[in-house]
Amino acid sequence: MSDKESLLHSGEDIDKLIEQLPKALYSDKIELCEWEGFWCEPTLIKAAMIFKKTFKSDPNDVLLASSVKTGTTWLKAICVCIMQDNKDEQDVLVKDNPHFHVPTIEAMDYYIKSPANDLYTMPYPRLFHTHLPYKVLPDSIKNSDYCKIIYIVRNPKDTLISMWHFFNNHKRVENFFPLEKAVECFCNGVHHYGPFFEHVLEYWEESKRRPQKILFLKYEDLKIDPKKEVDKIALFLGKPFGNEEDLEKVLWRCSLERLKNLEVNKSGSLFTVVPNSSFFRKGIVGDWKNYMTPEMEEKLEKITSLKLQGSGLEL
Ligand code: PAP
Repeated sequence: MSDKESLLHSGEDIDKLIEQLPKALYSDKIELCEWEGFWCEPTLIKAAMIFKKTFKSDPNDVLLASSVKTGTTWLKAICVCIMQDNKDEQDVLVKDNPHFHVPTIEAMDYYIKSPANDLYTMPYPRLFHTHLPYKVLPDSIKNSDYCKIIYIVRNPKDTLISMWHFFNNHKRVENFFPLEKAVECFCNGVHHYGPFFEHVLEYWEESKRRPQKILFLKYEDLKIDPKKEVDKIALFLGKPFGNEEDLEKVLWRCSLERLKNLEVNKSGSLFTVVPNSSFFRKGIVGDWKNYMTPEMEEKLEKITSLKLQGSGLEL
């Protein structure tokens, strides 16, 4: 019996283990539990446990990684276009939301599907994504000199505001929750895949140690100089652009305005509770200024400088 099969058979044991983990509510609404120092919903933790224990990487795998609301959808769209060999082919983003093309591993029912019906059946080279912290990635990914990782981060204040809007849009969250609650949860680290700063720093440190393996990107850099950053991504993936036109095409195909207005993103939802449209909002730098009080700003500034002190990373 394979590792995965035996884990599937011992699903009840995993459930028992998860029951015993520390619990907390995100903004008094969504139950999270803490495993290996980070917070997440129990079903996602279960999938993460199985992924960590059973996943076998392939040298050509490409893993996108991010904390939530830091530019994942944009990065997924860009990488889908870059990996598409014939740039003149029909744009697959018209057919499906970027999250469909690049599944987030722990959110794809990893624990209930049969072993034959999961990542192992994806076409190679596989392009997938995770919100999981670096430390819980499967060893076969971490120990490989290949299997490239692209991480995207965003300034914490815009990340928090984006997260607050997103979860208030969730069909599971019935009553709007106040920003004060979201700030408190963010600063305590009790939010999906939190704490944010530890998540970022793990990937940051690893990217400094192994720049050939991990490309570390900032959402703000992509906004300021998209050509430079997208060119960097293509080079890192070993798919450099043959000409400027191809690069421009990718930028246009992945622009927020275009994706937001595609029929496929205006309707439908992922996992029934997340409307496709909720992944596309304003996409600007500094939106936090429209919502945060000076006290909230100060609180966020303080925690950011404390956590990033000495890391060489500025957000
Ligand atoms: P996820 O973690 O749930 O996958 P993610 O895509 O990381 O979400 O973050 C969503 C943010 O990216 C939204 O930011 P906002 O709330 O501040 O507006 C969304 O608008 C923005 N976004 C999505 N697609 C794009 C894009 N193509 N270009 C720029 N920003 C984008």
